[in-house]
Amino acid sequence: MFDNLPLWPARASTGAGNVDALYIFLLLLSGFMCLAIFSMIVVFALRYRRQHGHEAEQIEGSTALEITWSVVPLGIFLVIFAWGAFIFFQERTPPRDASEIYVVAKQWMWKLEHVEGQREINELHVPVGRDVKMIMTSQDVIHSFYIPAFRIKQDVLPGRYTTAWFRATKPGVYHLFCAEYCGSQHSGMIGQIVVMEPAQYEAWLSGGSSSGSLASNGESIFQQLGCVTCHRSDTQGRGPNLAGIFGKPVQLEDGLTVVADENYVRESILSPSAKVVKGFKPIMPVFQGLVSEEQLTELVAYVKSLSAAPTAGTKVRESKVQ
Ligand code: HEC
Ligand SMILES: [Cu+2]
Repeated sequence: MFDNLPLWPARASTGAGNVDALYIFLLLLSGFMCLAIFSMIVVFALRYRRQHGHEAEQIEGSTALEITWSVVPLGIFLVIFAWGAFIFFQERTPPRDASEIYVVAKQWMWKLEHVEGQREINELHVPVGRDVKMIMTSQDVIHSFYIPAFRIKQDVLPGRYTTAWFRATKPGVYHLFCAEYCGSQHSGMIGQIVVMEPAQYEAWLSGGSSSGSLASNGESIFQQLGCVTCHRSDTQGRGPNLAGIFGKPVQLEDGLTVVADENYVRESILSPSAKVVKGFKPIMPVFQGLVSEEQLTELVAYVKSLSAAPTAGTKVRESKVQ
């Protein structure tokens, strides 16, 4: 419905139709109420206008009427609420096996990195029909990742990761905008999403210059920065063995338990003493200011890869590309 109406941007993701349906419902409902109220004003004004020999008669109280005009709108609002919540949770919950793209925003560009190692600026290539999850952070101020054709918009914040996901349904080129005013050249912070057929995408992925997968780059940083001296692949290191920790609950020294997600790994690297793993001393050096956002991304991808497959790093590619 309304596919060719120029009022709507292209609809090119699985979630777009749901958002539009709710939007159109709200529009029709508001239109209907507006019409009903205005026509009633006109009808009543004519019908009950002052006429000779007629006196207005006041009606006091009608329980049935009051219940009706309370319960009917409540019902309608609850429908809108439930419908909206359903779409919200769907948009907020990336499918587990989605392929991942790391996004670093800065004034005024988007830097996008595929797990396989391809880097792009202000341009993202994705295949049609595959769930894609973006793990995003900002190097400076708040930005917002907005793809109108997919009906997704997510703020991108400095100091932590936020996520968004989509599954593209139509090959084509779509707009990417920054939707949070972020400085004098905010309006120039635009890009494009190139949705390709899977075979075409594989060709694109294998062409171009890849500087090694994210995880394998992460592994070399892990060695360069000396992480490996404490985090060994056995239990003899001064720090915990990182194999298999990602996505699992971690027991902390203060008795709490947290799930080791991207934000946890990030924080563990930047300010290790914020959450100390049970059974260990807070001896890990602070890496805040010593690693760039890109390096952090690669370290996170490396730690993740240690949980994805028994042989670190090497399996990442096969497990992501079907
Ligand atoms: C001096 C030894 C040492 C070095 C060097 C070190 N760490 Fe640690 N790391 C630790 C210790 C000890 C812990 C556990 C205590 C804590 O949470 O602070 C830890 C915890 C962690 C955790 C949380 C682990 C878990 O099981 O939840 C991660 C992730 C981590 N380090 C990553 C790194 C990375 C990446 C580097 C290199 C940039 C690094 N570490 C360098 C000692 C070290
Ligand atoms: Cu911006």
